[in-house]
Amino acid sequence: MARVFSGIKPTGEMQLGNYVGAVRRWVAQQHAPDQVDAIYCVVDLHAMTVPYDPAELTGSTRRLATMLLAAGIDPDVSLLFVQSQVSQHAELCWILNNVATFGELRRMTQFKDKSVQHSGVTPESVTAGLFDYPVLMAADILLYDTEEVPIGDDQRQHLELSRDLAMRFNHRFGNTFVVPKGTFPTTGARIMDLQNPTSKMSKSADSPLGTILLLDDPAAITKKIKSAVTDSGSEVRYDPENKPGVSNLLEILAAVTDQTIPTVEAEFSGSGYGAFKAAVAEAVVESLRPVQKRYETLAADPVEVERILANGAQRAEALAAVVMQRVRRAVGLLPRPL
Ligand code: AQP
Repeated sequence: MARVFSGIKPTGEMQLGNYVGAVRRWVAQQHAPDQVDAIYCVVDLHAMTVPYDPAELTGSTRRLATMLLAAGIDPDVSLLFVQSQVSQHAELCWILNNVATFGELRRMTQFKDKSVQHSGVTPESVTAGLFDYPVLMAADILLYDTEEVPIGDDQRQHLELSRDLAMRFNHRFGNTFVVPKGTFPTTGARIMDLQNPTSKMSKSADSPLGTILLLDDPAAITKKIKSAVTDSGSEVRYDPENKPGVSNLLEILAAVTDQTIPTVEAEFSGSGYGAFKAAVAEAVVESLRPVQKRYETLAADPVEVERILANGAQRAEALAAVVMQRVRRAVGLLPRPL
């Protein structure tokens, strides 16, 4: 069984892009015939790299873990845990910091974007943590001998860096890490902001109308989709360059109804934008309805969610300890006393 690892940051509430670009695939993979050995993680240490409120981080971490369970992550099949509860993530990050170079980290586009996105942050006051984010991500992945990383398109560059670091480490210190590969969805790999369809939809974007949250009620979802920016003309056609707004809605519709883009495009080729948007809104509302219902039930039992996370952390720690002994030996650190 292929070992799969992926993570999600508790920087806010889960949004539709996270769901269709990543989480829905994690859920599907659990019951696929070529079943995988999957590990999913709420990466709270990553959420600390931009300005944040401690109480909000605690709440978002719990809500995101609850949402993953509501979305269908089955803790009896997959391993689900919170990153900071397994200390080896930070430990391996430090070791990999001595393999990664300043030059390659400086080229990461997400660092460039995020270092200007947050109010009050200037190039001088950006944290070292934000700069180091991709190294921590590499540590998350390499710590579990991961073979496959199911992620959205926005994380492609970070995944490439994880591969480079694994190969460089193996070359310098001997064969220690499995070199992982990214897997990307065919539809929904990059869901765009509804108000600004040339930027990706994000949890922490300053555009509440542009982002569909998984817990948005049907009226809010419908309002956001009906007020989505479309393009001049009236034709429903997939053309991301010239019609980014309509193409994004086609992408969303195809993803949530499990159809291909040409199929949904053909279905609406003669329709106006109004009817098309109403259909997209309805499809999104229906696909999120069961998730929202399960969330309500799970959120009413926080003790059970804590129990699942504690169990996950214990199992993850046992796997991570084995890899860390290998790493410590390779780089010349004394073994950790038992
Ligand atoms: N718009 C998107 N379309 C498709 N996939 C997406 N993902 C995120 N946004 C989209 C995928 O969701 C997974 C978890 O992402 P993350 O929370 O770890 O980090 P992110 O990519 O930075 O997500 P956000 O929502 O944009 O968070 P903020 O606003 O805090 O930066 C990843 O697999 C990602 O590819």
